[in-house]
Amino acid sequence: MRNFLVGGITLIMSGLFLGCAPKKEASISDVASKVYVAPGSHDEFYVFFSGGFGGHVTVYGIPSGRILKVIKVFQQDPETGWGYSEETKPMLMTSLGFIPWDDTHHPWLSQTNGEHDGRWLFINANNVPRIARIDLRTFETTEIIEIPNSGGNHPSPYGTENTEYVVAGTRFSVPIPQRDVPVESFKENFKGTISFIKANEPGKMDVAFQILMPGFNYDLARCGRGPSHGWCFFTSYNTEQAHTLLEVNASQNDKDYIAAINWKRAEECVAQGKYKEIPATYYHNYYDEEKHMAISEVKKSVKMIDPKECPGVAYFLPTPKSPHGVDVSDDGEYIVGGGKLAAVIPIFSFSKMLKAIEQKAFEKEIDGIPVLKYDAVLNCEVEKPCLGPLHTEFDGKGYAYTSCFVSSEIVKYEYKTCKVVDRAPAYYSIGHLLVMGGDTRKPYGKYMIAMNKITKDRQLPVGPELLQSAQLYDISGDKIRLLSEFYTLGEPHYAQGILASKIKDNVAKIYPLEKNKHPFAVKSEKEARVERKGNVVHVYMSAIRSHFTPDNIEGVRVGDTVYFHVTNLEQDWDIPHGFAIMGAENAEILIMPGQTKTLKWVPKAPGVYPFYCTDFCSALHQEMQGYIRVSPAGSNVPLKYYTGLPSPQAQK
Ligand code: RUQ
Ligand code: CUA
Repeated sequence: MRNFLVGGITLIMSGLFLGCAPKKEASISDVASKVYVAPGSHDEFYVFFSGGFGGHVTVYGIPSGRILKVIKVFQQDPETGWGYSEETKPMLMTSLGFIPWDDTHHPWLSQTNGEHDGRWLFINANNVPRIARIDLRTFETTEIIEIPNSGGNHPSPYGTENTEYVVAGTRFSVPIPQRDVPVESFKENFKGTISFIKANEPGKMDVAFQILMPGFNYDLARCGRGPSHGWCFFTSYNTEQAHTLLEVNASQNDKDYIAAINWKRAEECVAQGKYKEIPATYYHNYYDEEKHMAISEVKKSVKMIDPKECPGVAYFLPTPKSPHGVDVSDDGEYIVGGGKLAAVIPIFSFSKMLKAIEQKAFEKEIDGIPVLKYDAVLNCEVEKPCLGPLHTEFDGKGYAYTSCFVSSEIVKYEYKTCKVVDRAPAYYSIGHLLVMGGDTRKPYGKYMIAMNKITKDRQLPVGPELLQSAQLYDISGDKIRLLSEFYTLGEPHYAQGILASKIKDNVAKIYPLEKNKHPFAVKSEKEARVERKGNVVHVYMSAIRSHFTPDNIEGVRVGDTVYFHVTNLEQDWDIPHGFAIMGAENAEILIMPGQTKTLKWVPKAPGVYPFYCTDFCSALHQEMQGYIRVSPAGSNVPLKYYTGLPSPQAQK
């Protein structure tokens, strides 16, 4: 049967190729030219993919699909020393201790007036709830805030249209405050929270307030824009409040809810004192770019709003069935729910919602939150769209595109009328999709990317685990057209694309050496030195093409802890130096021009240990090396260091 089928297909294909070979070839080169970016020329878009369980963000150029950078976020990275160097360890501190791994899901680009402003990228950590800020001048993580009273920070960071806030929510409800209770007491003791985190000032992220929610699972979020600015929307599932075998027990209700949160109202309640300041321990970590050093601060309380005491802060929109994504149209008027078990895609109208609130068209109330009548808020339903609708984005021309996991496709429809106009396959089991700028007031359109969970048979096999794929589509015409496919690192739940022109001229090329305020920096080779303080040895080291100063060190003993503080004295773009030493237990460090980084090293046995530069920095890179002599504990070999001839002052 199989052979027969394959044979049949081959026949048809060869017929096609024989019959219309020239036409086919023309269309392939036409497609290929759309993704061809000549060597040396730049892509039109940056696209930031989440790294999922890898904890990172990957940057690609589109349309070529060329990888540009892996940004380290919730992880330790032996390549650069992120999370290993003394300067970056505080970035990964939390109330649960040093947490060097997490699961990133949703990148979100900062906005001004609902459009990308190219300043920052935010990304959530799902496991130990956190949100990170990445500075798009350096493409480095510069700030991480932990979210207290939370579990599974999935509906996050999805900010507001002037980046006033980024949001967080509990995919997993938990006892609030955390305490030791039986899991069976879920319905009484477990609660959800929705958090608004101040995001507009770098270095100053803070949980502005939290809203206490019923113990459901809050899954995804989008904030309004234009007319709906001031509101954010969160899907929920498991409104059954099951705590075991959710695949059955959380699929009972025909409708769950989208929570509509009026954050301007929440601000009023905070101003009027309608909240409780409750104890909560959480970390705020930020990287001081001049000190080249991360700083942690511990926060001790949070403002909690109970909707019962702040009427009007939250409403529920009944949504079929176990919804996943919620997305707001570019004009800010329509709210699309992706009911993954639903037969339709419901599209709600924001203005109808306001009217329904005014007319109190409520079905019931849950924990002080009115449930609006479905018919009163519905714009229309997309009928028989596909199987397993998840996520939706917009092209700025009145069309929405929804990804459908089960039927592996994307469906395109008019969101005002719910009329389906096109569909395209995705190989296979698509999760998120993105349209360039598709969550802003002014989508760029042009390209769409599908992020597919399963890629069996699409590429050369490489063992049981296959990378997930991204598929690039042209959406500039009436018909969706598949252009190319490339592979991604980790699990790219979601990605966001921005016009390169909004970022590229502002990107930093070096860190100015004169601004370096690292306490262990050296500004010239003359300042390089080694200092002993009891059992601690500080090496103030410089690196410049192609030597370290000092490059010979003696007088270190077993029992010492050595800190190599390496300053890269270069002030030229793309000239990092690396530093690696034999016996280092975790990482090397890569030091950018003008930067200082510190690697801790604890020698265990007497001997002479080489160190070297790991980054091919010049024709004499292989010569960029040195030695450190380690003597037995208690030895009296004097401290001595030099580069070139041992200097007399170093001898003393
Ligand atoms: S998820 S495939 Cu955003 Cu983590 Cu929807
Ligand atoms: Cu410095 Cu190689």
